[in-house]
Amino acid sequence: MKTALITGITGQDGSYLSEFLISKGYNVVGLVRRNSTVDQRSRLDHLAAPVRKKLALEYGDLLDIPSLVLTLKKHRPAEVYNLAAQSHVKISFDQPIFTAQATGLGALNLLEAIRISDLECRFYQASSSEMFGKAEQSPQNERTPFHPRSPYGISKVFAHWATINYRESYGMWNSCGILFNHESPRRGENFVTRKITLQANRIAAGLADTLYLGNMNAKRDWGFAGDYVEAMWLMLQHSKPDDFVIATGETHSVEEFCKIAFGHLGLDYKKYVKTDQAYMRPAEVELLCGDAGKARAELGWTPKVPFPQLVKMMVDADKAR
Ligand code: NAP
Ligand code: F7E
Repeated sequence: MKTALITGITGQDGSYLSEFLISKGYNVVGLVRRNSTVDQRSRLDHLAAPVRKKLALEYGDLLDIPSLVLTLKKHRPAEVYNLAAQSHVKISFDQPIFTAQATGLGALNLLEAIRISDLECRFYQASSSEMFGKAEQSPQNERTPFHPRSPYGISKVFAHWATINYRESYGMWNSCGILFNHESPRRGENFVTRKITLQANRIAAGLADTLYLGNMNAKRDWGFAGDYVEAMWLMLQHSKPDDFVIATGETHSVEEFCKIAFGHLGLDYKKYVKTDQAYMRPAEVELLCGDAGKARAELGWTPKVPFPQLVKMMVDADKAR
């Protein structure tokens, strides 16, 4: 029975990946930060007994190398998925140093902890389409040059190259998944998709009358998080460590997302959505669209949930809540 360590287990992807690995028979170990409440574990609540014995949580932090070494030595995982990060792009402008520490240096800390522990494991780094930023070509693939546009993007570029450097320097089995935006009913409430589906439901229920957004013209390649965690696992089952773009190949604007979400509730978004400068970014990534041809050819991975179905799934889940 294989053991997998997931950092960032309390996040959106961590919860889907835990479920997926447990369904494959893995023992899952998750690194959790100490918090003044246990609320941050709510995405894992449904994994309580009987699967609970397949899931162990250890206190730790990517900024605290001893906690990483102790967890690695205790559980000797065969696979390590580094999903932990300060992952909000707009907030990375407010906290650039912390973002660089957690999202950039944090990955290097974990790579060093693995090296120091003499652990032979397969390592997954959660790289991001935000590394492409102001992209020179569309769609973006594994050979597209990076031009990050935020402290988050530059931190992910650092972590990405650190992961590749440890593969080339020490022969470590490291793979990077360059994932484009992926969403779900478990998406954090201050990312644009979830912000829209939550507020559209409040408006439909008569509890609110306006949704304030920033740049509605921004376009993203949005997929379903449940599909994307399978790609992470497939990368670590591949015959060799490598880097892969994971995306749908379709791009849609924030405005299109609003149209479908409000429309699904019988509302015309134009009556309710207003722009507010407070949600604009100092530098914006206007357009992202990924080419996942390499993952399709080498891993056999394809996305299953199309865009309109994703939007409706998120609206329905918030309505039920
Ligand atoms: P998320 O919901 O924001 O979760 C982030 C996780 O990282 C949380 O569990 C958080 O713990 C943890 N974390 C933050 N700082 C930490 C630290 N210093 N030490 C240990 N844990 C820490 O993110 P997500 O959407 O699941 O994304 C997962 C990963 O993929 C992230 O690295 C993200 O940058 C990357 N990514 C995401 C997307 C996307 O569209 N979702 C696309 C490309 C790449 P708390 O619960 O304690 O805050
Ligand atoms: O913004 C625009 C905003 O915050 C999407 C992270 O998971 O994916 C995510 O980063 C777009 C941007 O995600 C609002 O300006 C308009 O153009 O949902 P988001 P993101 O910045 O694309 C990448 C791949 C990651 O790696 C990240 O970790 O929507 N937008 N109005 C808004 N965005 C937000 N959050 N709030 C607004 O009111």
